Amino acid sequence: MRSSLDPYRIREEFPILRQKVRGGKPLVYLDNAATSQKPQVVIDSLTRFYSEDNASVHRGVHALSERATLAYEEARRSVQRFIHAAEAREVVFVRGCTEAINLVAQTFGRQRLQAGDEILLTEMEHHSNILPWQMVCAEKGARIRVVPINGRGELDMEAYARMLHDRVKLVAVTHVSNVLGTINPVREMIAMAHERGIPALIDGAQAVPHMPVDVQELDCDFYAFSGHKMFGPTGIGALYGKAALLEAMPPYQGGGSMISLVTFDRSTYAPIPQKFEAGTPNAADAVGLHATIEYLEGIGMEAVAEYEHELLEYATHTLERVQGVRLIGTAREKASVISFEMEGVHPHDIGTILDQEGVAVRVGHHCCQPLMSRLGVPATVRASFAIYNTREDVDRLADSLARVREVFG
Ligand code: C6P
Repeated sequence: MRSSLDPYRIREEFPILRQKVRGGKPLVYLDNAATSQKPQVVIDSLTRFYSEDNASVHRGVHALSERATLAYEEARRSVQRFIHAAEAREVVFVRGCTEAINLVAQTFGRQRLQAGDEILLTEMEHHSNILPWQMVCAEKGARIRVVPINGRGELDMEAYARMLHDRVKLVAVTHVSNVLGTINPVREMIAMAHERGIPALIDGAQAVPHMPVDVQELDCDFYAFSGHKMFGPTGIGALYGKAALLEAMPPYQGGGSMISLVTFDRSTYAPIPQKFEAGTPNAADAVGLHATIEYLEGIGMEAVAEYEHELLEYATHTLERVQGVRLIGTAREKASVISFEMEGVHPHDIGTILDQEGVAVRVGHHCCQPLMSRLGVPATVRASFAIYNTREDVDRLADSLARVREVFG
């Protein structure tokens, strides 16, 4: 049975997708894991905010500031609803997933880590979920340990169980791999960590745009994601943290908005989440994120996941039949990301020829250099799908790969 979601109707709502590129080729946008395109309602919400409500939030007494503040806090409540957080104050607005993880590393990490402690990551982590931990570990004399993956790109759960011991102070794992597409069993991993009293942070950058996420059901301690990968504006994202943890953490940055009382000798801080939102907040993009969330709620995240799963299956079967293509990442549970290489052709050459055909993919290490080393490849070609992609897009990709074969023999 085909999913109820109509990608052709959805495409109409994304003006950027109507264009032709490279000498009149209709654009096939398959770089959604890097960033997704924006529906008109989201673009309109930004225009409306700047045309009607723009003001500094939490500060002014005037009408515009009041409206902007209401809109900003309403946006926070929409994020709370979308990820099923228990309270709105558990949602901290940040620039994106990277900043969210850095925030936890620089606050929670610095506060809790001591020499000899360990942080558990996995072989498939994005640099954003490696570097922040490396930095704090270097400062504290702690170390990173890495859960291995198997040949399909799935985590070795037996190794994970063995590695969870008393020195581990945090598990930080991606919900969905941006290279392999693997959906990790994070609920089970969190439960296993909690059995030993170890908190868990989930990097949700590639999950939130593609499936329903319920942070209470997952019981994660922290969950990080970006707006721009879920059809929202760039420069806004959210960190979810359990209230008790956020309350116990020191502030991340100092400045306006995050204080209660300031003297030159010492200061006291605002309650969460303001404690972590120093400076003038990015209210416009928060409002844009709210519009995005309403847009996705209108479609339904179950329908999104179902449709993308069908498209992934179609794309997998189609690409498997293209001569010389080897898929990288064949986990049993996958989101709509397909990495591959082509015998005898460098990924960058593939990307260039696909671009000439109007097909936008990403080539490179995808900010996962340790994973590339593990896979023994310098780079992959990656096609990543969203709700506006169709089977025709997949066919255009396959036809363009056939063209690559013609060029390289
Ligand atoms: N991955 C990709 O093309 P930011 O840049 O903060 O919005 O997201 C960082 C990030 C964190 N975790 C995962 C799993 C990610 O995939 C990303 C961003 C992009 O795959 C850019 S490298």
